[in-house]
Amino acid sequence: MRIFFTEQHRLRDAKTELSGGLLVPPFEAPFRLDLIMAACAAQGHDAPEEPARHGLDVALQVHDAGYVAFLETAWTRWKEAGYEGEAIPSCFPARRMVQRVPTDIDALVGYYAFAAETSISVGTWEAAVGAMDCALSGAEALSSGARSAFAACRPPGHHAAIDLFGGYSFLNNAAIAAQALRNSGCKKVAVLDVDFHHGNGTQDIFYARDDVLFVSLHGEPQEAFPHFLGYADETGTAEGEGFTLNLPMGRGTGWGEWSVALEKGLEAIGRIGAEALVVSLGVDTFERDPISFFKLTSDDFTRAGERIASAGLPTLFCMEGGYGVEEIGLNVANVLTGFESA
Ligand code: 5XA
Ligand code: ZN
Repeated sequence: MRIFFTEQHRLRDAKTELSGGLLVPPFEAPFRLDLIMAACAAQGHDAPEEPARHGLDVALQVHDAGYVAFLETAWTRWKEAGYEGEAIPSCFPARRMVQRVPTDIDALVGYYAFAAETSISVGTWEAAVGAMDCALSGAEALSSGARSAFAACRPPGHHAAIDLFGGYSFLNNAAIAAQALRNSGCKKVAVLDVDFHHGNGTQDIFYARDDVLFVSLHGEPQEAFPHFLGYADETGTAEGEGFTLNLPMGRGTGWGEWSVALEKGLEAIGRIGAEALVVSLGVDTFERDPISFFKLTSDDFTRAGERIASAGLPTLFCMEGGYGVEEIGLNVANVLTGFESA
Protein backbone atom coordinates (compact mmCIF):
# COMPACT_ATOMS: atom_id res chain seq x y z
CA MET A 1 0.00 0.00 0.00
CA ARG A 2 1.37 3.43 -0.91
CA ILE A 3 1.79 5.68 2.12
CA PHE A 4 1.91 9.46 1.88
CA PHE A 5 3.56 11.36 4.72
CA THR A 6 5.22 14.74 5.12
CA GLU A 7 7.41 16.17 7.87
CA GLN A 8 5.36 19.35 7.39
CA HIS A 9 2.89 17.93 9.96
CA ARG A 10 5.35 18.90 12.72
CA LEU A 11 4.59 22.56 12.04
CA ARG A 12 1.32 22.02 13.87
CA ASP A 13 2.55 21.76 17.46
CA ALA A 14 0.04 23.81 19.41
CA LYS A 15 0.76 24.42 23.07
CA THR A 16 -2.81 24.81 24.27
CA GLU A 17 -6.10 22.92 24.20
CA LEU A 18 -9.09 23.99 26.27
CA SER A 19 -10.05 20.89 28.26
CA GLY A 20 -12.11 20.75 31.43
CA GLY A 21 -11.61 24.48 31.98
CA LEU A 22 -7.82 24.21 31.73
CA LEU A 23 -5.37 25.00 28.97
CA VAL A 24 -3.56 21.67 28.57
CA PRO A 25 -1.04 20.32 26.05
CA PRO A 26 -3.12 19.09 23.08
CA PHE A 27 -3.98 15.39 22.78
CA GLU A 28 -3.45 15.81 19.03
CA ALA A 29 0.34 16.22 18.87
CA PRO A 30 3.21 15.39 16.44
CA PHE A 31 4.39 12.26 18.29
CA ARG A 32 1.15 10.50 17.25
CA LEU A 33 2.33 10.30 13.67
CA ASP A 34 5.83 9.18 14.71
CA LEU A 35 4.25 6.23 16.52
CA ILE A 36 2.01 5.40 13.55
CA MET A 37 4.85 5.52 11.02
CA ALA A 38 7.11 3.41 13.24
CA ALA A 39 4.42 0.73 13.65
CA CYS A 40 3.70 0.69 9.89
CA ALA A 41 7.42 0.15 9.21
CA ALA A 42 7.57 -2.58 11.88
CA GLN A 43 4.69 -4.44 10.18
CA GLY A 44 6.52 -4.26 6.84
CA HIS A 45 4.38 -1.64 5.13
CA ASP A 46 5.85 0.34 2.23
CA ALA A 47 8.20 3.25 2.91
CA PRO A 48 6.38 6.59 3.01
CA GLU A 49 6.42 8.91 0.02
CA GLU A 50 6.40 12.71 0.12
CA PRO A 51 3.11 13.99 -1.34
CA ALA A 52 3.01 16.30 -4.37
CA ARG A 53 2.00 19.95 -3.87
CA HIS A 54 -1.50 20.48 -5.21
CA GLY A 55 -2.57 24.04 -4.49
CA LEU A 56 -6.01 24.87 -3.19
CA ASP A 57 -8.32 24.28 -6.17
CA VAL A 58 -9.91 21.07 -4.89
CA ALA A 59 -10.11 22.41 -1.31
CA LEU A 60 -12.07 25.37 -2.68
CA GLN A 61 -14.62 22.96 -4.19
CA VAL A 62 -15.61 21.78 -0.70
CA HIS A 63 -14.72 24.74 1.55
CA ASP A 64 -15.89 28.35 1.52
CA ALA A 65 -13.29 30.71 -0.01
CA GLY A 66 -13.57 33.19 2.89
CA TYR A 67 -12.96 30.36 5.36
CA VAL A 68 -9.84 29.16 3.52
CA ALA A 69 -8.49 32.73 3.34
CA PHE A 70 -9.17 33.09 7.08
CA LEU A 71 -7.24 29.90 7.89
CA GLU A 72 -4.32 31.01 5.75
CA THR A 73 -3.97 34.39 7.48
CA ALA A 74 -5.39 33.78 10.96
CA TRP A 75 -2.12 33.28 12.81
CA THR A 76 -0.42 36.35 11.30
CA ARG A 77 -3.45 38.51 11.98
CA TRP A 78 -3.71 37.21 15.55
CA LYS A 79 -0.07 38.10 16.24
CA GLU A 80 -0.46 41.49 14.55
CA ALA A 81 -3.35 42.18 16.94
CA GLY A 82 -0.83 41.84 19.77
CA TYR A 83 -2.20 38.68 21.38
CA GLU A 84 0.38 36.64 23.26
CA GLY A 85 -1.27 33.23 23.40
CA GLU A 86 -2.61 30.97 20.67
CA ALA A 87 -5.79 31.89 18.78
CA ILE A 88 -8.67 30.42 20.77
CA PRO A 89 -12.27 31.23 19.82
CA SER A 90 -14.20 32.95 22.58
CA CYS A 91 -17.25 34.61 20.99
CA PHE A 92 -19.63 32.79 18.63
CA PRO A 93 -22.58 33.75 16.39
CA ALA A 94 -24.97 31.65 18.48
CA ARG A 95 -28.76 31.25 18.25
CA ARG A 96 -30.67 34.44 17.28
CA MET A 97 -27.45 36.36 16.55
CA VAL A 98 -26.44 37.82 13.18
CA GLN A 99 -24.39 35.57 10.88
CA ARG A 100 -22.28 38.34 9.33
CA VAL A 101 -18.55 38.02 8.69
CA PRO A 102 -16.78 40.39 11.11
CA THR A 103 -13.54 42.28 10.48
CA ASP A 104 -11.92 41.91 13.93
CA ILE A 105 -9.62 38.85 14.16
CA ASP A 106 -10.89 37.87 17.62
CA ALA A 107 -14.43 37.81 16.23
CA LEU A 108 -13.34 36.00 13.05
CA VAL A 109 -11.81 33.16 15.04
CA GLY A 110 -15.20 32.65 16.70
CA TYR A 111 -17.16 33.14 13.47
CA TYR A 112 -15.25 30.32 11.76
CA ALA A 113 -15.21 27.92 14.75
CA PHE A 114 -17.80 25.44 16.03
CA ALA A 115 -15.78 24.40 19.12
CA ALA A 116 -13.31 26.13 21.41
CA GLU A 117 -10.85 23.38 22.31
CA THR A 118 -8.75 23.80 19.17
CA SER A 119 -6.37 26.74 19.08
CA ILE A 120 -4.77 28.04 15.90
CA SER A 121 -1.00 28.18 16.40
CA VAL A 122 2.07 29.06 14.39
CA GLY A 123 2.44 26.61 11.47
CA THR A 124 -1.13 25.29 11.68
CA TRP A 125 -1.99 26.40 8.13
CA GLU A 126 1.21 24.94 6.64
CA ALA A 127 0.65 21.60 8.39
CA ALA A 128 -3.02 21.50 7.32
CA VAL A 129 -1.95 22.04 3.70
CA GLY A 130 0.60 19.20 4.04
CA ALA A 131 -2.14 16.88 5.36
CA MET A 132 -4.40 17.84 2.46
CA ASP A 133 -1.56 17.11 0.02
CA CYS A 134 -1.15 13.63 1.53
CA ALA A 135 -4.87 12.98 0.96
CA LEU A 136 -4.73 14.34 -2.60
CA SER A 137 -1.66 12.25 -3.47
CA GLY A 138 -3.49 9.22 -2.07
CA ALA A 139 -6.52 9.99 -4.27
CA GLU A 140 -4.21 10.32 -7.28
CA ALA A 141 -2.65 6.94 -6.48
CA LEU A 142 -6.12 5.35 -6.64
CA SER A 143 -6.91 7.17 -9.88
CA SER A 144 -3.68 5.72 -11.32
CA GLY A 145 -4.83 2.20 -10.50
CA ALA A 146 -3.60 1.54 -6.97
CA ARG A 147 -5.88 -0.73 -4.91
CA SER A 148 -5.23 1.23 -1.75
CA ALA A 149 -3.27 4.06 -0.16
CA PHE A 150 -2.78 5.50 3.31
CA ALA A 151 -2.63 9.28 3.74
CA ALA A 152 -0.86 9.92 7.05
CA CYS A 153 -2.77 13.17 7.60
CA ARG A 154 -1.99 15.40 10.55
CA PRO A 155 -3.79 17.54 11.57
CA PRO A 156 -6.91 15.45 11.04
CA GLY A 157 -9.82 16.81 9.01
CA HIS A 158 -13.22 15.18 9.43
CA HIS A 159 -14.68 17.85 11.73
CA ALA A 160 -13.80 20.68 9.32
CA ALA A 161 -17.09 21.77 7.75
CA ILE A 162 -17.69 24.01 4.73
CA ASP A 163 -16.68 27.06 6.78
CA LEU A 164 -15.94 25.89 10.33
CA PHE A 165 -12.89 24.52 12.16
CA GLY A 166 -12.77 22.66 15.49
CA GLY A 167 -12.18 19.18 16.87
CA TYR A 168 -8.49 19.49 15.82
CA SER A 169 -9.59 19.84 12.14
CA PHE A 170 -8.96 22.70 9.70
CA LEU A 171 -9.11 21.39 6.11
CA ASN A 172 -11.25 18.30 5.55
CA ASN A 173 -8.69 15.91 4.07
CA ALA A 174 -11.12 13.03 3.43
CA ALA A 175 -13.72 15.28 1.79
CA ILE A 176 -11.06 16.90 -0.39
CA ALA A 177 -9.84 13.44 -1.45
CA ALA A 178 -13.43 12.34 -2.21
CA GLN A 179 -13.91 15.46 -4.34
CA ALA A 180 -10.65 14.75 -6.19
CA LEU A 181 -11.86 11.20 -6.92
CA ARG A 182 -15.09 12.65 -8.32
CA ASN A 183 -13.06 15.07 -10.44
CA SER A 184 -11.01 12.20 -11.83
CA GLY A 185 -14.10 10.40 -13.11
CA CYS A 186 -15.56 8.23 -10.30
CA LYS A 187 -19.32 8.69 -10.62
CA LYS A 188 -20.04 7.74 -7.00
CA VAL A 189 -17.65 7.90 -4.09
CA ALA A 190 -18.27 6.71 -0.52
CA VAL A 191 -16.72 8.11 2.65
CA LEU A 192 -16.74 5.62 5.53
CA ASP A 193 -15.91 7.36 8.81
CA VAL A 194 -14.84 4.88 11.51
CA ASP A 195 -13.38 7.45 13.92
CA PHE A 196 -15.05 7.43 17.36
CA HIS A 197 -16.30 10.98 16.75
CA HIS A 198 -18.96 11.84 14.20
CA GLY A 199 -17.53 13.42 11.05
CA ASN A 200 -19.75 16.47 11.21
CA GLY A 201 -17.59 18.35 8.72
CA THR A 202 -17.77 15.66 6.05
CA GLN A 203 -21.52 15.34 6.58
CA ASP A 204 -21.95 19.11 6.23
CA ILE A 205 -19.94 19.22 3.00
CA PHE A 206 -21.84 16.43 1.22
CA TYR A 207 -25.27 16.67 2.89
CA ALA A 208 -27.14 17.88 -0.22
CA ARG A 209 -25.19 15.79 -2.73
CA ASP A 210 -26.04 12.40 -4.24
CA ASP A 211 -22.58 11.72 -5.69
CA VAL A 212 -20.82 11.15 -2.35
CA LEU A 213 -22.30 8.81 0.26
CA PHE A 214 -21.28 9.60 3.85
CA VAL A 215 -21.44 6.73 6.36
CA SER A 216 -20.34 7.29 9.98
CA LEU A 217 -19.98 4.92 12.95
CA HIS A 218 -19.58 6.99 16.11
CA GLY A 219 -20.36 7.71 19.74
CA GLU A 220 -23.97 8.68 20.44
CA PRO A 221 -24.10 12.53 20.09
CA GLN A 222 -25.98 13.07 23.37
CA GLU A 223 -22.77 12.00 25.10
CA ALA A 224 -20.00 12.31 22.52
CA PHE A 225 -18.33 15.22 20.72
CA PRO A 226 -19.29 16.95 18.43
CA HIS A 227 -22.71 16.56 20.13
CA PHE A 228 -24.76 18.68 17.75
CA LEU A 229 -24.74 16.49 14.64
CA GLY A 230 -24.60 12.75 13.98
CA TYR A 231 -28.09 11.51 14.95
CA ALA A 232 -29.54 8.56 13.02
CA ASP A 233 -32.39 10.66 11.63
CA GLU A 234 -29.98 12.88 9.67
CA THR A 235 -30.16 11.23 6.25
CA GLY A 236 -29.32 14.02 3.77
CA THR A 237 -31.33 16.78 2.14
CA ALA A 238 -32.64 17.63 -1.34
CA GLU A 239 -30.73 15.52 -3.90
CA GLY A 240 -28.61 14.20 -1.04
CA GLU A 241 -31.61 12.57 0.70
CA GLY A 242 -30.54 8.99 1.51
CA PHE A 243 -26.82 9.71 1.02
CA THR A 244 -25.96 10.20 4.69
CA LEU A 245 -26.04 7.19 7.03
CA ASN A 246 -25.32 7.82 10.72
CA LEU A 247 -24.81 4.80 12.99
CA PRO A 248 -24.40 6.18 16.53
CA MET A 249 -23.60 3.75 19.37
CA GLY A 250 -23.55 3.95 23.16
CA ARG A 251 -20.98 3.74 25.92
CA GLY A 252 -19.01 0.50 26.06
CA THR A 253 -19.68 -0.55 22.44
CA GLY A 254 -17.37 -3.43 21.51
CA TRP A 255 -16.67 -5.44 18.35
CA GLY A 256 -20.05 -7.26 18.41
CA GLU A 257 -22.25 -4.19 17.97
CA TRP A 258 -19.63 -2.14 16.13
CA SER A 259 -19.04 -4.80 13.48
CA VAL A 260 -22.79 -5.09 12.82
CA ALA A 261 -22.84 -1.32 12.17
CA LEU A 262 -19.80 -1.68 9.92
CA GLU A 263 -21.62 -4.32 7.84
CA LYS A 264 -24.64 -1.98 7.53
CA GLY A 265 -22.34 0.77 6.31
CA LEU A 266 -20.63 -1.54 3.81
CA GLU A 267 -24.01 -2.70 2.49
CA ALA A 268 -25.04 0.92 1.89
CA ILE A 269 -21.75 1.54 0.08
CA GLY A 270 -22.38 -1.50 -2.12
CA ARG A 271 -25.99 -0.42 -2.83
CA ILE A 272 -25.08 2.98 -4.30
CA GLY A 273 -22.46 1.47 -6.62
CA ALA A 274 -19.53 3.43 -5.20
CA GLU A 275 -16.47 3.27 -7.43
CA ALA A 276 -14.01 4.37 -4.75
CA LEU A 277 -13.91 4.44 -0.96
CA VAL A 278 -12.33 7.01 1.35
CA VAL A 279 -12.00 5.82 4.96
CA SER A 280 -11.75 8.43 7.69
CA LEU A 281 -9.54 6.26 9.87
CA GLY A 282 -9.66 7.15 13.55
CA VAL A 283 -8.53 4.60 16.11
CA ASP A 284 -10.02 6.42 19.10
CA THR A 285 -12.59 3.59 19.18
CA PHE A 286 -9.84 1.73 21.10
CA GLU A 287 -10.70 0.39 24.57
CA ARG A 288 -8.04 2.51 26.29
CA ASP A 289 -8.48 5.75 24.34
CA PRO A 290 -8.39 8.60 26.88
CA ILE A 291 -11.17 10.74 25.33
CA SER A 292 -13.62 8.16 23.97
CA PHE A 293 -15.89 5.34 25.18
CA PHE A 294 -15.86 2.41 22.76
CA LYS A 295 -14.10 -0.85 23.54
CA LEU A 296 -12.38 -2.13 20.38
CA THR A 297 -9.22 -4.17 20.93
CA SER A 298 -6.03 -4.10 18.86
CA ASP A 299 -7.08 -7.38 17.15
CA ASP A 300 -10.46 -5.85 16.28
CA PHE A 301 -8.62 -3.27 14.15
CA THR A 302 -7.16 -6.10 12.04
CA ARG A 303 -10.68 -7.50 11.61
CA ALA A 304 -11.96 -4.03 10.68
CA GLY A 305 -9.33 -3.75 7.94
CA GLU A 306 -10.35 -7.17 6.59
CA ARG A 307 -14.03 -6.23 6.55
CA ILE A 308 -13.32 -2.91 4.79
CA ALA A 309 -11.37 -4.81 2.12
CA SER A 310 -14.46 -6.97 1.50
CA ALA A 311 -16.09 -3.93 -0.19
CA GLY A 312 -13.70 -4.67 -3.07
CA LEU A 313 -13.17 -0.98 -3.82
CA PRO A 314 -10.09 1.15 -4.44
CA THR A 315 -9.62 2.48 -0.91
CA LEU A 316 -7.87 5.51 0.53
CA PHE A 317 -7.36 5.62 4.29
CA CYS A 318 -7.04 9.17 5.69
CA MET A 319 -5.73 9.42 9.27
CA GLU A 320 -8.08 11.08 11.76
CA GLY A 321 -8.10 10.66 15.58
CA GLY A 322 -6.67 8.25 18.13
CA TYR A 323 -4.98 9.16 21.39
CA GLY A 324 -4.19 5.89 23.17
CA VAL A 325 -0.48 6.52 22.80
CA GLU A 326 0.72 3.05 23.79
CA GLU A 327 -1.18 1.35 20.97
CA ILE A 328 -2.03 4.04 18.42
CA GLY A 329 0.65 2.83 16.00
CA LEU A 330 -0.23 -0.83 16.38
CA ASN A 331 -3.93 -0.14 15.90
CA VAL A 332 -3.46 1.86 12.70
CA ALA A 333 -0.95 -0.62 11.26
CA ASN A 334 -3.33 -3.47 12.12
CA VAL A 335 -6.11 -1.90 10.02
CA LEU A 336 -3.78 -1.56 7.05
CA THR A 337 -2.38 -5.08 7.50
CA GLY A 338 -5.88 -6.52 7.85
CA PHE A 339 -6.93 -4.75 4.66
CA GLU A 340 -3.90 -5.93 2.70
CA SER A 341 -4.04 -9.51 3.88
CA ALA A 342 -7.76 -9.94 3.11
O1 5XA B 1 -12.14 12.70 15.66
N1 5XA B 1 -12.05 13.79 16.42
C1 5XA B 1 -11.27 13.86 17.45
O2 5XA B 1 -10.64 12.88 17.76
C2 5XA B 1 -11.22 15.14 18.20
C3 5XA B 1 -12.20 15.24 19.30
C4 5XA B 1 -12.09 16.54 20.02
C5 5XA B 1 -12.89 16.56 21.28
N2 5XA B 1 -12.80 17.78 21.99
ZN1 ZN C 1 -11.98 11.18 16.92
